[in-house]
Amino acid sequence: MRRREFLKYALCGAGGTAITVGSFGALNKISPKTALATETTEEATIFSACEMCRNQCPIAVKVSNGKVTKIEGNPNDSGFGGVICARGNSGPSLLYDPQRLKKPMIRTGDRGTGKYKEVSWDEAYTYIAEKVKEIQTTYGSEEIAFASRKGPHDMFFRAIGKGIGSPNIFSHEATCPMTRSVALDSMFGVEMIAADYANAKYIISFGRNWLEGIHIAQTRGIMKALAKGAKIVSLDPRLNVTATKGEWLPIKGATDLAFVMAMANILINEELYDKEFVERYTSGFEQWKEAVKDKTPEWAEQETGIPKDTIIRVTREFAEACPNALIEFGWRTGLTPNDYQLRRGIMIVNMMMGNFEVPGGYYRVKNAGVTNRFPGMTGYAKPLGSVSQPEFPKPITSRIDGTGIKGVPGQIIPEGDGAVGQIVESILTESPYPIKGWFVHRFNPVISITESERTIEALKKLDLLVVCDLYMTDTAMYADVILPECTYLERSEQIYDMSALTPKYVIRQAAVPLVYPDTKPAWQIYKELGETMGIGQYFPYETIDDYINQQLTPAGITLEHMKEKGVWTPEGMKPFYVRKDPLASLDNLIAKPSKKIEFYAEEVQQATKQGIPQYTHYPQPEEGQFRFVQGKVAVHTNAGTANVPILNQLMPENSLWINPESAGKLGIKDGDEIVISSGKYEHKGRAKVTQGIRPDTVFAYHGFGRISPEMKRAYGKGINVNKLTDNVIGEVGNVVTSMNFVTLKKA
Ligand SMILES: Nc1nc2c(c(=O)[nH]1)N[C@H]1C(S)=C(S)[C@@H](COP(=O)(O)OP(=O)(O)OC[C@H]3O[C@@H](n4cnc5c(=O)[nH]c(N)nc54)[C@H](O)[C@@H]3O)O[C@H]1N2
Ligand SMILES: Nc1nc2c(c(=O)[nH]1)N[C@H]1C(S)=C(S)[C@@H](COP(=O)(O)OP(=O)(O)OC[C@H]3O[C@@H](n4cnc5c(=O)[nH]c(N)nc54)[C@H](O)[C@@H]3O)O[C@H]1N2
Ligand code: SF4
Ligand SMILES: [Mo]
Repeated sequence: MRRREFLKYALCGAGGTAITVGSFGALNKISPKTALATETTEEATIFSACEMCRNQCPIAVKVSNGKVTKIEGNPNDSGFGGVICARGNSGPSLLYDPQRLKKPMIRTGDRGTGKYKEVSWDEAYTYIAEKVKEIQTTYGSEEIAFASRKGPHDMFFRAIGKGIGSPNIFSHEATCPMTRSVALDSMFGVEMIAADYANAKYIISFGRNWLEGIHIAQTRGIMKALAKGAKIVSLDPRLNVTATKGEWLPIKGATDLAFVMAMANILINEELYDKEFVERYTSGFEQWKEAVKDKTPEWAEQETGIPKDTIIRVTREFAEACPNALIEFGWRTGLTPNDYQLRRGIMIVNMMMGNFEVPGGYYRVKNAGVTNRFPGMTGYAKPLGSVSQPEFPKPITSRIDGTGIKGVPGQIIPEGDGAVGQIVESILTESPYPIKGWFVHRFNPVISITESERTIEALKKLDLLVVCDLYMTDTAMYADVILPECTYLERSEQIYDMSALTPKYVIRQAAVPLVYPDTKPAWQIYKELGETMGIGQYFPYETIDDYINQQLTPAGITLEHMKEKGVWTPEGMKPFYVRKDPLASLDNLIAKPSKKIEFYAEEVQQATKQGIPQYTHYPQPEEGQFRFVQGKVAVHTNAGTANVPILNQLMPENSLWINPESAGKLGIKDGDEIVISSGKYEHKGRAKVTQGIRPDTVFAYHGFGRISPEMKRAYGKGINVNKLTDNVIGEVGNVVTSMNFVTLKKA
């Protein structure tokens, strides 16, 4: 049966009625015709996009009698191959979870006591609008911060912050890939650089673990490369799953840049680098040469704990495979304070080898704006249109984190991201000025920002905390107002550009009507809130269909096509590598005014006085101490899914990995209850004794040890890793996660 035969537009508002919003702004109605939502009495397949993590993979949702029965990958998409991960599969378990948030709520008891009353959306909006006015009048708009994980909601969520003139709008990225973004910006002038894993013959990874830190397209790329005989060398203080598929080098934490600089030293001394590429496309090589001239393999052995012969062998093997090889630039990249220099060092060595715009190397993501400049690529893809918002008021104060200010590290922090950990510091220290109000969307800072206790202390001090989530999370339990979003399976959203080596647009459409009728999608929540606040002009669309049409029309794609296939890529499109096309020139891809890939970057010099990467020697743990590192697990997402029924069943808690030699000295056996101490804080947990970790390091999966009693399955289970980390803000604003030492004892 064809899906379209069963589609019936349904209402996607509060209980299927038109929604009335009012009080501050004019009385407004949102037309109920948002709906890509379906009511069906028979079997249907709805193409959409997953949101069990932010990768937004294309999915095929099986619906029977109006209920989601199964989720598979969208078979129309070749990059993802019709495959999803365990978390993606667990979508229905989240959708029908009775522990989800069901109604807007306003706090009635002390913060953190969980006392709330259910209210109407109108009451919630009016309460927020009044509080915002109060803070604006008493202190100024800049004292209200906005933080969300990046995603389709940002367009709407951020419009509230920008609309009131706050400069303090943040993404979660300082906790995640931001140092890599800084590195790419400083070298290429753009962040949109990606890796062609599937065709790589040799891959060196500093902690990137594709087989647990899953991204379906990337993970599949790695699996393809392995199947074709590629070698992966994994440097990680613990044996991650990817490391089991190749060579594991258990490097001392926080020393990775030493290995990278020694590689450069060897490549230069042995003249193994691509002189022509360096000459033609890069600048700053002389300064780099100078920086690495004393970074010998012998020196690196002392720093990293990896034998010098291994460093030399790996470097030569890598050089042999180049340019169809890569040193991975990382994803979660806030491990040390100067992590951005590690990412720059990695990309410099890649570019010394010419691993750019060839199969198995790095490439500039091919959005239409770039690629249409090449004769061979005309018509490659037209860019999506966007709704035109009126100009936002210009903030009158600088940001709390210095982002955008010349001559300080903030100069090179990506403007749309900022240093999110600084919100906590500014609330508590009131420096450079206090933050009094905080809007949080799809983000759980109590679990995802380092030093949870400090984050909680900060939340308690706020005049206004607004949280929009699916669950009563560890952060939501301190909120004044809680806004329940509906899940991705119940909402339609704007078209998403997922272009890589080929262009790709993906749709998200609601598969079923609202399970809890008083929940809403973000695009509607913030439009209605904005209207209540008198800033409705920043939401220039009536329904989500209206919004999507404004995107698709300039691209020449129809909504019907998007619904029918779920994804769009031009027919017969093949991956395009610029250096394989005699007509194309790399110059068009490099967005630096010099048109060179800059090893030395003047703005980095101005911002941090380290225009060329320099090595920082960080202390290593002393006898009895352990470096504490963390990571992702395949069956959970970050600070998000610990309470999702099926995933909770698969893995209800984490444990602390410890080497048998170290455990033996402390009398700790596998499965023992232990107390972990960071000096400032203590946490109980369970030990997992394993050879898969260095004796001076301990490890735990992130996202457990939840403190919200309303998340009944996850509450109190396992270790909250961020209770044991300090909120140290790195050199370019990154949250730092691998620098804490802990001690252990039996409980
Ligand atoms: N299943 C699943 N997939 C996910 C996610 C998820 O939560 N679950 N989250 C997504 C997100 S947001 C991200 S950012 C990515 C992250 O993906 P990755 O960056 O691949 O993964 P992580 O597990 O965060 O970190 C990888 C490793 O870094 C090691 N490590 C810690 N300190 C150091 C060090 O100093 N040096 C070296 N060399 N290694 C160190 C840890 O031991 C860990 O094994 O995964 C994404 N995919
Ligand atoms: N010490 C340490 N700290 C870390 C890490 C680490 O490895 N070690 N990892 C870091 C990394 S890489 C990242 S990316 C961050 C992740 O940290 P976060 O971004 O906070 O985590 P997520 O799990 O992605 O999602 C946060 C919230 O989104 C909610 N959510 C899920 N779907 C929806 C939705 O559709 N709508 C709404 N409104 N809410 C939704 C979830 O319920 C959850 O509460 O943590 C970082 N923090
Ligand atoms: S990686 Fe898994 S959880 Fe994340 S979007 Fe894709 S299928 Fe969903
Ligand atoms: Mo992340």
